[in-house]
Amino acid sequence: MSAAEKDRAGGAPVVLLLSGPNLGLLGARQPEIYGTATLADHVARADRAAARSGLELKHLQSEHEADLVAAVHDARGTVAAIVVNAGALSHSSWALHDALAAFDGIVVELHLSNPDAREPWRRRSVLAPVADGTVAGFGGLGYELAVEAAARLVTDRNRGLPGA
Ligand code: CA2
Repeated sequence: MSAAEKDRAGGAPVVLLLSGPNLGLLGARQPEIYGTATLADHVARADRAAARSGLELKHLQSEHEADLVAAVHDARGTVAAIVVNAGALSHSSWALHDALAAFDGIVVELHLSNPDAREPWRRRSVLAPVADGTVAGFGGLGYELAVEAAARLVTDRNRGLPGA
């Protein structure tokens, strides 16, 4: 059953939040860059935003690129949107790029910090070309904004609105 069919059948559309390497360290190290909230705090915030938007949130964090790629494969046909903070893999993972390119739903790239204001190597995201859009630089608020943007795009796409 496709994500759109599941929606029509009455189940809440699913948004999959993917968290890449080192994001489990949030809150414990480098608070001047990433804040003091833990990944669990951010996931809880995303979960509340999803519930408000009528979505069901699922979350996976992994240190391993292959796990994230496999999760994107598994999401095909069952997940309406992916919100992805791939950590440093955002700047290097063509495997994740290709997996997301083959995903049939909405993709929102997410960063706590603003990579454009940091080291030059962080200024290129290899995921941005296959994302519908990017939320960056808003700290934990970004988790809400990214889920809300994904929900709006899912709704528009299911209604067949232009630009969706
Ligand atoms: O700003 C973001 O959300 C990033 O995706 C975070 C990544 C970084 O590589 C990206 O350029 C931007 C880093 C993930 C978290 O790494 C930590 C390392 C030490 C302590 C806490 C977090």
